Amino acid sequence: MDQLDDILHQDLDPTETQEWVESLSAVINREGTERAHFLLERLVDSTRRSGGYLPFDPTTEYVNTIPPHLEAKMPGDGAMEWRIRTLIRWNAMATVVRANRKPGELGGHIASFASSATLYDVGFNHFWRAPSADHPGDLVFHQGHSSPGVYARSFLEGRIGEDQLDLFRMEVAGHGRGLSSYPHPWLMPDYWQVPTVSMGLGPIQAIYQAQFWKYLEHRGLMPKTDRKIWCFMGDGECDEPESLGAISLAGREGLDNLIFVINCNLQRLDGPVRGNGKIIQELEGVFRGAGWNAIKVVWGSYWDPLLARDKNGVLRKLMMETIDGEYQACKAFGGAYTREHFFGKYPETREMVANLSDDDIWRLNRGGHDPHKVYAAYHAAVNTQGMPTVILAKTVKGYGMGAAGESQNPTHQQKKLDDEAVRHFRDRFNIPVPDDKLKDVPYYHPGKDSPEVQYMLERRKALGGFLPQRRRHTDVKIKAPELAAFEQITKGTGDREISTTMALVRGMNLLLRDKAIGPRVVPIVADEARTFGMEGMFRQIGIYAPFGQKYRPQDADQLLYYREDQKGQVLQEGISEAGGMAAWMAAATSYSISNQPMLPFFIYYSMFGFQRIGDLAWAAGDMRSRGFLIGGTAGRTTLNGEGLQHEDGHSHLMAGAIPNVRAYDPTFSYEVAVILQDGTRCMLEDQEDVYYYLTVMNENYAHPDLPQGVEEGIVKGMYLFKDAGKPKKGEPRVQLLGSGTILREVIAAAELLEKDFGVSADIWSVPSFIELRRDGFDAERWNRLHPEAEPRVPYVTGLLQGHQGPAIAATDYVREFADQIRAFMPDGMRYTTLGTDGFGRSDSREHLRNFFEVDRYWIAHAALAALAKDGKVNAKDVARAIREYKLDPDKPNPQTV
Ligand SMILES: Cc1ncc(C[n+]2csc(CCOP(=O)(O)OP(=O)(O)O)c2C)c(N)n1
Ligand SMILES: [Mg+2]
Repeated sequence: MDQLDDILHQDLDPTETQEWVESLSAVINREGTERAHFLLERLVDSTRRSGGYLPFDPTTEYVNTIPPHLEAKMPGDGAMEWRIRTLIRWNAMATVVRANRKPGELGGHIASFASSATLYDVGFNHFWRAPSADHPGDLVFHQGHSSPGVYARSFLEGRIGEDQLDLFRMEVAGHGRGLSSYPHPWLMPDYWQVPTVSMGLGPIQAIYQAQFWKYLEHRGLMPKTDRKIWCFMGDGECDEPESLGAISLAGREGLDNLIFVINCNLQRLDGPVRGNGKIIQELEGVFRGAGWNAIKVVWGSYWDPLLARDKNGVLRKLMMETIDGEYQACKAFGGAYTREHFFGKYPETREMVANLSDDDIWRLNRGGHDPHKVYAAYHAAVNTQGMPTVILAKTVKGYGMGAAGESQNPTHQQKKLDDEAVRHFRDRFNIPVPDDKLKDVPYYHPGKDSPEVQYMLERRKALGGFLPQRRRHTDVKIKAPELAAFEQITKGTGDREISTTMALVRGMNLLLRDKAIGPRVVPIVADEARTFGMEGMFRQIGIYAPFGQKYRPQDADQLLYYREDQKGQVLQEGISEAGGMAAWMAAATSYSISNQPMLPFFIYYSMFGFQRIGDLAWAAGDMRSRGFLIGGTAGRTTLNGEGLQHEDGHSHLMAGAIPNVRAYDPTFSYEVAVILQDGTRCMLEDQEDVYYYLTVMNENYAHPDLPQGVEEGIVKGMYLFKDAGKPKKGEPRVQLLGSGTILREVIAAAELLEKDFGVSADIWSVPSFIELRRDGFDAERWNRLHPEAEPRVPYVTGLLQGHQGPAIAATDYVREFADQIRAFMPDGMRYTTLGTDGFGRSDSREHLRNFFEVDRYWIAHAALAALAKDGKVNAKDVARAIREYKLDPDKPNPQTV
């Protein structure tokens, strides 16, 4: 290998090299660079065929990808745009500094936007179209901690008042007028479209949004347009697996509606991103390798004359050799330092800048701060066909902050500029704020009739309107089917045994048959369609494949073959739950982003949902997603053979933590039907900003008919499944509660209690402990605040009131799940919960349910123990249950083993 390195990097025969280079130069001069490229490819090809090991080098030299003579020229008034940008910079800085001079430690960031102001400005002034009658609009993912710069622009445009800037990060005191710390559609529903600040979530969402837009077009739900998704992100953010983890999908599917802009300011929070290397080169290689068009915007126009004089390539060599830690130091220490430590390295480069003053050297700008270079890159990006584009823009973190932070390691957290730093900022950007006002760091608005504001408004008018802006409701009206349409699954199965997973898939199929809703159903799988019995959909509605199916599938002669189709409806995202979730979020927000309501179902192994991709699930709530998440093969003991990493006993607790998620753990197929119908109505017809989480199981059993009048109870979370009637005199009575497959153990326990101990039981099905808890807390809170009014009775309390005996709940989830309603038990009703605390493991359902103490015997025993405490049976009865049901009293607590 060392020897190979020598051969590749050491010039063993400079004269011969020179001859080759001269021949190539002649070709370039005569026939152009394309011809030269062709010849080089042929030479490489023939060397490889002779057995030479030629490693792939996906990077180019450390200069701009677009040479000056090929740059598209920026239209508009450059000087005017500079002035506007300085005002935006000032107001963004003032927003954060003023917030941090108030008591309360509100936080905020100056340095990130300072480095990316030009990148945003060029987009706002020249590229990003708002939705209008003529265009569906572009979508911009703003880097989260650059939000002050976006607010500052809206302030100049007159969309946000000065009072609101003063409510930055004060959303409580602001009573709806406060400005979110970061992009939060939940808190600013007319403004922000996508939450981004949890790093990595923006990039992965952007990729799947772009895929989904193509899907809408291919399926004929939207006309083909040139709309684009622009995703801004930090260079440090690229460390997140979500940031780069899905880029190959964008390359593979040729998502030319997608543009990443990576602000390479060489720093992250603590220090340099790649002090010992070069982040731009690293990213260029990674993206190009994944099939992206990579455009580097490294140097600003002031470098052009120097690069033009660099005939022997020494400056380029120096640029390539210098590492990011050194580049950072140059911007931190100034012109003299740069002359000495950068240009001074070689006589040729030292000589090149001999006539420049230190200030001139300092002004040699980076590409991301030069609107002309940025414009040229954006222009190339929007005109790229057949592949996504990444723009790697080199900038300075804290640009303009001077000694208070420019290019300095701690700058990310600098939010309290002192008076001197504010003065420096004012002078650097020539802001017309007088000295005596500086100490207040006042906002500056040049007036709505000023040329600057008029220019901005004219630009936005030409581009269709203001951005960001968010649509709250779709114009497309959709009627949800009545419950009768789900008859196939509200009817009992007789003796036939099916799982709730099968019921759910049947329900989806019924929705697919609905004329209005059918085309809007988006089944999404992460390579698990067969696990959930959905392979029938492959043939029936096809798997989305942007380029169709170019091969004959292995199972072509089967009825249910693997059919890929450009118009396919199933999104098969491969083994990527994060990808499936991001695709689901794109479909679930399509009503807002594309004015196209969709009904996505992402069905996955329940353990790999909220636990694995919980942060996306949280963002989905923030962004007001509407759709169904289906945790398949759920339950700690129901998914019996798969073991510790697969068996989910807690996803409901995580789902319940997201305020706008409605989560259900149904037992019977009619419960699935009622929830599907209700969800479709709430989300599609009533346009509520909620999403649904359903756990479905793979245990087969017979399902009864939909009982009369239980629909409302299912939706609210609980109904009486079996009424034992008025207790006979002296007959002990218990209330048994359960959900999911464990409700069936509860039903069996009731039989045991009756038969073996003469205890009768009312049986309650509880599809949603979470809905019960929310309702209970709400009533409790209201009662506390309205001490003199007639108290509200929580729904669960009302149901159980008047029923006798202790209550016992058992589920396939941790005990805390059923415990959520403890506070709402009617006075005097003892409450015992059983659950599956501890690590899952492989075994039969029977063994697992015994191990976790949630089977019929443990439930019956818990009921007797509670009755004994209430003095309704004797301790002897409890002991008999332990004996007869073979319960091991010395078995360790499953939580601990
Ligand atoms: C998932 C996640 N982890 C950590 C953070 C905290 N954080 C906010 S900004 C930041 C540094 C960002 O650096 P970079 O991406 O380079 O952006 P820059 O500010 O330099 O433009 C960090 C670590 C976060 N927001 N999200
Ligand atoms: Mg950075």
